[in-house]
Amino acid sequence: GEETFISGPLITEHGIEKHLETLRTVKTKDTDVLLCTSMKSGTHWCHEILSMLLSQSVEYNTKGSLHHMYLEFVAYFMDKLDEVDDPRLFTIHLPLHHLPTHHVKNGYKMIYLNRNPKDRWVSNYTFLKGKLGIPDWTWDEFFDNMILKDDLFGGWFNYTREFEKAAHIKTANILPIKYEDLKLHPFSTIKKMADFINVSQTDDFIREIIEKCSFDNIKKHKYDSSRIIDPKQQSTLFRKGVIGDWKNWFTVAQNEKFDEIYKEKMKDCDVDFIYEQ
Ligand code: PPS
Repeated sequence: GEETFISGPLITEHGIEKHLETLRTVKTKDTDVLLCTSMKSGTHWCHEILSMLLSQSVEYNTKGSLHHMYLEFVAYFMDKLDEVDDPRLFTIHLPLHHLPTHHVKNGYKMIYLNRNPKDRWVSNYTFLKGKLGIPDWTWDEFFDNMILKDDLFGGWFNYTREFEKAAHIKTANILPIKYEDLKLHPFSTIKKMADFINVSQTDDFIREIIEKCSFDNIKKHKYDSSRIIDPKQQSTLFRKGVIGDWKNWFTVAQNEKFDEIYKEKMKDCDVDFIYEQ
């Protein structure tokens, strides 16, 4: 069917639609790792962990563009791709069907990160509020205009259904990771990622990564690129970092409404999320 990215200037300003063709033709390598994330699922956190694993050091990643390479903007750095050292790590928020064909067809590595949709919508609200052409909505207005419409980047439900289905195919080279697992079981989750991308690791190395990438440390040490968009803005990339903040935002009625939609949209999708800590 017809695909609208968002009912607003978010995409037109950044011109992602113009880049989709370029994106599809990117020739990735079999050593490349694609971090595929639904927005606000812990992208920056997971990216930092993966950078440390890949570089085999617990230094914060300072290379790359402003923060890291978002493949949706590949048209801007296409000519620089060859200069990036292997193994390369890219991030992308777009749905699976927009990913580089070469990467997907060849079964190159993808780490797919998602988060319970209630917390990620709250995180999205606090992040987008008044930015990127999104109106300065109240939570209730955001709920009606964004959550119920669910058309940001093609929608969370579509995004999740498509990735979950693909990840469950035995031959797919997709490792699904949940924000909540990273939060509640960091050791085993990071170990799983390390094994998936074939990097050597010791228990101490993983423990050091957990410490360096704790919410407090990351908030203190990482540059918050969301301030580029609005310098007056509080840090919204590293905001609260908890499971269950949605309870402070969703009214009982909104929660019931959301659960009802979720049940309908996800009836054929085999995935569970954790909603409280
Ligand atoms: S973006 O803009 O889509 O790339 O944002 P993204 O990085 O995916 O998600 C931001 C949310 O991740 C939280 N975060 C963390 N949680 C726990 N531990 C650590 N170390 C961590 N780092 C980032 C961040 O606070 C945002 O969630 P909320 O709920 O808004 O706090």
